[in-house]
Amino acid sequence: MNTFVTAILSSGVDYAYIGLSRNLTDDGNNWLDEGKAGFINLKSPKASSPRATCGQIINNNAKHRGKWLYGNCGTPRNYICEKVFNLCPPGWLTSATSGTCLKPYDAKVNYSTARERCREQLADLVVITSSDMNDLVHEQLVTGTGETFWFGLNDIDKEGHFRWLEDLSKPIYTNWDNDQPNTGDRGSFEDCAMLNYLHATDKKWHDVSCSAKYKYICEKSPNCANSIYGMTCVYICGITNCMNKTCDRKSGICRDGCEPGFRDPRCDKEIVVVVVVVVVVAVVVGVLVVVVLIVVLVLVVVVVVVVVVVVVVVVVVVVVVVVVVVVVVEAAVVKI
Ligand SMILES: [Ca+2]
Ligand SMILES: [Ca+2]
Repeated sequence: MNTFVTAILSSGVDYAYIGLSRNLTDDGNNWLDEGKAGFINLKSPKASSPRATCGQIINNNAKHRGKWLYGNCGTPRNYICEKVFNLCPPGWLTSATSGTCLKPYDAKVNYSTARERCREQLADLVVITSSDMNDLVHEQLVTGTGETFWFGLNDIDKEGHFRWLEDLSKPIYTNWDNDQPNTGDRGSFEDCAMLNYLHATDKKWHDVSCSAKYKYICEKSPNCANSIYGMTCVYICGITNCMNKTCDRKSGICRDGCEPGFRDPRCDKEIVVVVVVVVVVAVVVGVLVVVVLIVVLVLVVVVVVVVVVVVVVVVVVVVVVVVVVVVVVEAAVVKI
């Protein structure tokens, strides 16, 4: 996003106001309507003066282009506006948390039917990967309905391994109720997750048999153009070097892989890093192999030398013994 904002500024702009403000009480960085800023890109962590509370992005400075600073709010500057488009179809809730469109359905069906019905809408069951998303789904779609809803979490493929639909990685965020999900025989029977179960505590999740029938919530991506993604359709796949400039409209993950020289999943990392790591590992392994070979060779030489010495000593001893015996026998014969 920061790269995008910098890219759209014309070269004549030195600084432009952005929606960032400094909290004088704790020196915190805040977005206008969203509170504490997660991503920070300040040129310097400290503001130059106590009155400098309005965030600006630097443009016409090669070294600091794209960095932010705080200035006096009375200083005339260029500015960048952001407009939130409602790109979700009619009847779908735009989720500011996930950048997706959500819709609850009233029909009570089993889990697999709920997924099929969502897919007919080019959607799938809603995936809840943060407490903010869980709050939004409950507060805007679930709480107060008195109904239970399917969502996109299950352990159908492998008992005890709950996963988000097609995502095979272990969920980072979960919000199971006490003693949920069930294990043992009951766990084997209960493989699908649901929201707002009758006996659930606040916003907690339960697992249950997938053949039970509940309402369901579908989730789909907004209607961005092919090379664009995100709720407001301002993220461009091309910036992240996606092949054919196509990416998942929700996650930004490149659908056709990366352009040469870049890595998955968003193709924003150059592959040269991997090459360097591979080369370093290969060199280290090569050196270790050479050292081992030298040690083995030295051991073989030592063993051969020891064997030769032993053989020589044995031969010498045998010869000496034979000579002594011959001399003694000859002396005895002479005496007789
Ligand atoms: Ca289970
Ligand atoms: Ca359960």
